[in-house]
Amino acid sequence: LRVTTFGESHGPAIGCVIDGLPPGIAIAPEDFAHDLARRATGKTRHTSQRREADEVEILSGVYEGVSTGAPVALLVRNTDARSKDYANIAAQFRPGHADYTYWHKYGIRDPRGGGRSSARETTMRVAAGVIAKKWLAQRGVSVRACVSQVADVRPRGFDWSAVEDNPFFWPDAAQVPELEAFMDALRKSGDSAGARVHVQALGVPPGWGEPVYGKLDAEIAAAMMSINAVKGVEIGAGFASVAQKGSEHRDLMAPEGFASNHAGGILGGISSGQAIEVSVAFKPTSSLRLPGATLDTTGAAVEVVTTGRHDPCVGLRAPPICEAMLALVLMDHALRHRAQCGDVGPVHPRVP
Ligand code: EPS
Repeated sequence: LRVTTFGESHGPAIGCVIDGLPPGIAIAPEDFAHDLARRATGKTRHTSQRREADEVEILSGVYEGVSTGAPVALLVRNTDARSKDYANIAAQFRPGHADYTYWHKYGIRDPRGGGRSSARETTMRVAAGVIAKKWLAQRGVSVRACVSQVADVRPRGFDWSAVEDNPFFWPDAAQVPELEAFMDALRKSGDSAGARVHVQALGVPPGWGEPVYGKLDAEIAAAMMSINAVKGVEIGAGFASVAQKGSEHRDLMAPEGFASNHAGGILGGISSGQAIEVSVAFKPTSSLRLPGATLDTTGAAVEVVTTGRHDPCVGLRAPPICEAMLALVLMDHALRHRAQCGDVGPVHPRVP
């Protein structure tokens, strides 16, 4: 399975091409609406106020409602770009933003907006992930995510059933007013905040992944790190495992199952059959109303202020993106496992 995206935040459209999908998967334009709306801007006051239709057009690879095995190309037209917002920073770099490194790499500045480095690009990852989620669900595998930290605010309680009922994907309903107040104050201050997203896959059988090259955890980490604004990825206990003893970290086994899941569902690059647990760190957005020292494209020192429509905490929109990336990596590994071992079932045929 291979997914590539194209298009700029302020170009006419964004899109993706999904290569390697098996034939016969039912795919309809309306399949995408739910997850794209979960990710979209402009749904609450806590995100960018850009309002996009995010309607998916299927350009290829689907005939009479099912995938044909040919590349599936999906297109979403941009309907609410406002490039004049970028006029005053067209020749300036935002500290902490990719516009600086893009300039050094390509020497070309697209002054219309964030371009390829905008979170707009993640729309198409979510669209591609919808197909992977659907395919996985038919094999008993589900993927879900929540926001598990905003700045230094952590959930006091944890209930997956609360996550989809508030604008923060937050697992503690009682804490939502506190987060609302935090985000309102943050937005008014002109600053931004980071967030942690927890993403989990349930029902993955043991055996998906590869032992050395293409380890399942390595490919999940690469997929998450490829999302804009991601600065860290943990699998299972992650960096906390540094301070654990072996006797604490190991997940004891009994015929009824594992006693804990510090491994995050992956041992030696291969799924163990436990839930796959991934934690992803999103940096605070770099487009700030607060002035900051920077350079312009001639190298001169200037002060930058970014106005326009930006997310004060882009991580708040990231759970559907992380779900999509995890689903795509899992589907890819399921297909690779089937190619090598002939089965995507719960265990290898030779394991009793
Ligand atoms: C973004 C700035 C805003 C956001 C955008 C991410 O867009 P614009 O490029 O028009 O200024 O609305 O996110 C989306 C449009 C989206 O669909 O996610 C940024 O600075 O990264």
